[in-house]
Amino acid sequence: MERTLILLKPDAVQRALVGEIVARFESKGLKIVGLKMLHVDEALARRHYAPHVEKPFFGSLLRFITSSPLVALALEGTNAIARVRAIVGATSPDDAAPGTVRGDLSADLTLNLIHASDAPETARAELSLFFADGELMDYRRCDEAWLGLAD
Ligand code: FUP
Repeated sequence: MERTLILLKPDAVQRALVGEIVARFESKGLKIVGLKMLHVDEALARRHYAPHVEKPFFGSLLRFITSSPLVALALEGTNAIARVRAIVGATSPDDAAPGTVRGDLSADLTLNLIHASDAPETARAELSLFFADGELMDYRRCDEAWLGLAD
């Protein structure tokens, strides 16, 4: 079991694509263990995108991610990090395959709808930036008789 952080970026919210994108993850069997909407401030954006601080596009990335509210999502499942990234598709709209979220819905390198963690260490670090301890759900603590309804 893995957990991973997904951000449905400001363009996904503005274009009313949150439901469609979340549905793709749920249909694949990934479980939502955290979900919140927030307007990211510059401090959080800088921490989240710290690995890109030297890149020429860092400034525009920061402006975009702080421009309006986004949806942060924590998903859990077997091999969740790779499965989510397969659903998301390649970074560039020219490389993102049809059938992926970016391949189907995005035509811009910066306004590319989604962030998804790329490795277990980054997933842990990114989840802790967006969700406090105790905010993520633990289905092992649920009443199994009713939990079956969610399968
Ligand atoms: P990804 O893991 O697919 O989200 O992409 P990267 O970690 O490589 O890049 C982080 C973000 O930087 C991407 F969402 C898009 C943005 N980006 C640009 O805006 N311009 C570039 O030239 C490359 C990436």
